[in-house]
Amino acid sequence: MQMRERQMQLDEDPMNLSAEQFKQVLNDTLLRQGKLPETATLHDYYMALAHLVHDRLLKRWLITTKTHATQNVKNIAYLSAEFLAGTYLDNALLNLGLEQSVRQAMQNMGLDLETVLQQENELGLGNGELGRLAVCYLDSLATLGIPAIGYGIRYEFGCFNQEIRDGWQVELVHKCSLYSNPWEIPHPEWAVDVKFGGYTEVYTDDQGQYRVRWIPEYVIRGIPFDTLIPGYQSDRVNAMRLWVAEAVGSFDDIATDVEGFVDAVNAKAAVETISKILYPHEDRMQHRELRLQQEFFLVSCALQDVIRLHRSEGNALETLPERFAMQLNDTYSAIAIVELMRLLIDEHGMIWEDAWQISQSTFAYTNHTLFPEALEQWSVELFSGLFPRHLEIIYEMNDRLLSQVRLQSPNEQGRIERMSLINEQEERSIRMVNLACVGSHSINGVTLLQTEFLKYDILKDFYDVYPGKFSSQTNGVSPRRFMVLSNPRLANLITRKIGENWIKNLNELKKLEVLIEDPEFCNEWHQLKQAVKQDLAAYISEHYHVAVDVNSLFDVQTKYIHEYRRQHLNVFHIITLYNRIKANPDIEITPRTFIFAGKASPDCSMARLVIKFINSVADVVNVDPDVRGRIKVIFLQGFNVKLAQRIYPAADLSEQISVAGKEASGTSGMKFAMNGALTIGTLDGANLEILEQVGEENFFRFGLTAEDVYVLKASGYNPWHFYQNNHELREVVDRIASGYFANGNANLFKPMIDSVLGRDEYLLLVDYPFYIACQDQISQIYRDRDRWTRMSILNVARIGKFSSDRAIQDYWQIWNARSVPIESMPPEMVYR
Ligand code: 26M
Repeated sequence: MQMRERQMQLDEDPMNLSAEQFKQVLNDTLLRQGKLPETATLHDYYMALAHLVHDRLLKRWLITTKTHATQNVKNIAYLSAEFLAGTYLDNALLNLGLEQSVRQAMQNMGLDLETVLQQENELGLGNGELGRLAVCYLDSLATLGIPAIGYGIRYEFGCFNQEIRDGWQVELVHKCSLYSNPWEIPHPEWAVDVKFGGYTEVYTDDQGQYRVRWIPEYVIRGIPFDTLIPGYQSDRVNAMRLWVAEAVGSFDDIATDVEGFVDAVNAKAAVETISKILYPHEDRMQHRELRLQQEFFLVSCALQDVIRLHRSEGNALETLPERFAMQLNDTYSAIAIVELMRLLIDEHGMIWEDAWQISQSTFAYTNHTLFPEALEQWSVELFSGLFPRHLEIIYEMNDRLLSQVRLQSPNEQGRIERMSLINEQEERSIRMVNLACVGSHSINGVTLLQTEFLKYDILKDFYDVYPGKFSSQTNGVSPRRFMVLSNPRLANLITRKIGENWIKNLNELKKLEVLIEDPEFCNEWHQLKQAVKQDLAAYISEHYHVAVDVNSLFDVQTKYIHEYRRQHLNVFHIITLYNRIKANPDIEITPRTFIFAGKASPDCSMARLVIKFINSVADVVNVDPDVRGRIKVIFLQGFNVKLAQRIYPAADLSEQISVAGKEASGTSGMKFAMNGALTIGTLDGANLEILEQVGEENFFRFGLTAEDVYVLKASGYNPWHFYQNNHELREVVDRIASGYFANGNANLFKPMIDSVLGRDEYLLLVDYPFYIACQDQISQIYRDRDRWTRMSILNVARIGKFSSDRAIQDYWQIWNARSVPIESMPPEMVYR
């Protein structure tokens, strides 16, 4: 207890230094930038502060690892192709409890902490929600005191930077990594070799056992870079361990002549492309050899590292599942199952049955999609060229699987064909999702609805055979990142009213419920929202030179752009309002500011066209004198975590309008609701569960259910009929088709119009009247300020379920994990 108190006391003090000492230390650290205070830029100060804080993290990390050495801890290895971290310095200051004191100390030096924090650029090692979820989970694991490592790839170029030029998305290379990153530590001493290509051969070992050996064509070295992950008010620091590919062999023994050198350098560069770029989400992924190499590189590095760690503590491989749980974040890392089998059997001499037992008990698999086409399959031809030994193991796994299925379900040839790890149609290919299901002891979806789809549709055969493996683990997001760091005004108000425990136990927000009866509090809540909206308005005015009215309803949709998410349905609503104004300029409407942000997959032409569509409508609506500023449309370019943090707090309305049955979860809805936005949403993904929590009366639900969608599609759907029978819809479609938003060019948006009038796969035209009716109702309610404010407060008060802490606690059952107390920092390790 005494130690604990001392610890807290030290944490409250910026590195246990007086203001004068802090200044001295920070200025000394500037030397690492080669600068003196008089020449230092804000970025130099950012770097200096980052180094200072990082040193502090390193000490905690050392104590954390020391604890592991003395206790039998169970570690979670979270394997993910993406980790979308956002900025580190703000997060580290908050989690270490140093924010206030450092702010003060900086102020004493004449520096504004916020301005210094803004210097940090994020790495962008993820495309969107999947990668962001991984980082929220790392945050919660550390906060809850669970030993964990996030394994991924240290891409040199993360997700592209998006710029909008002439309304179109332009992709720019994200160059952030060119500058030194104070948050990562290279560990060449833990490098591993990853094999590719070649052939296999059979031999008999010393004990007379029949064995197989893989003779690779080439080897690539993986170098780990650690980034430390502190928990909130927790003594634990975990690591995110990202791997960089490095050439070995030819480059080490180059010829001395210049040409030989140049050839060797080129060869080295070619090999090292493995960790160069993060692929965007796209449907042609399966054909990309480099992507398959990346996936294997990641899992092989991770598994070799896990085995090293396990054995370094003197453990036998047989006990691996007792010490490590490995979570596969989507199907991308499913090849890990085969690689672990190979390592155990070929490199560690284990028999098949034992290896299978270990492997299955170690792996758990999360599925994040409802799109059958997004479930990876790799052609056998491509696969056998890169991983000849793995293909043999897959065949063996498949023989065993199919004989078991035949025994259980004789006479069900269809089931056998569907469950086979090999798709025998046309181009023979390997079904990675089947592999993930068979090779892990747990399969989970990310919401209740998606899990039902997995059980009764997409993975039905596996559910029939292994019902006990399936569970739903509803996604959650970090309240540290998406409330405290994004919206300090709101966080302070809440803390002032109910204390600060909610930050670690989000269900405590329930205590806010009674405050809806307190007019003063409601007024404060409203004023606060206005102030936060003003912050965003100032940003928009500065960067886009568009004036927005903070009294208008901020109606926001931010997420990866895709047809099924129906950003264009949102625009149809905007055009409906515009048409009403054009027909009657004096019509009374509730002023709205429509805000969009999100990237489109570079190869998805329709998503790119939707971005152009939003911007084209903005160009017309924003300047039309009849509109008189009552509607504004803004597309904020370059959506990333930093920008997201500005947007969520300012939203009044959160658009979650995917066609039911397509969005596995959606996590932006959680982030918006946590910041007091109300949701307009379909009964899809996480919306169902948000609605259940906040109550039907505090959620604007509209549109078809997943079941309705199924029935409608089965009965034959004719979009034309819906177009003809709704005059507002007809006017919207006709205005777009006429080229009105494209300077008279009727061809520009033709593909979009053809899509909705032709097949309308995502049922825009069916949901349109429901959506408009719901929006009209929202416009009415927004005018009743008190009612809206009470609904907003209730949304926040009831959002506790969607904390990533709750999600991680639910995953505990899968992992059989526990919290491990960390020793306090010994006084001699405190910064002096
Ligand atoms: C879909 C259609 C066409 C082409 C590609 C896709 C597709 C590609 C990748 C769909 C999903 C893909 O990856 C999985 C993924 O990112 N899923 C997202 O995971 C989030 C975290 O669980 C969820 O919140 C999102 O709903 C889900 O889309």
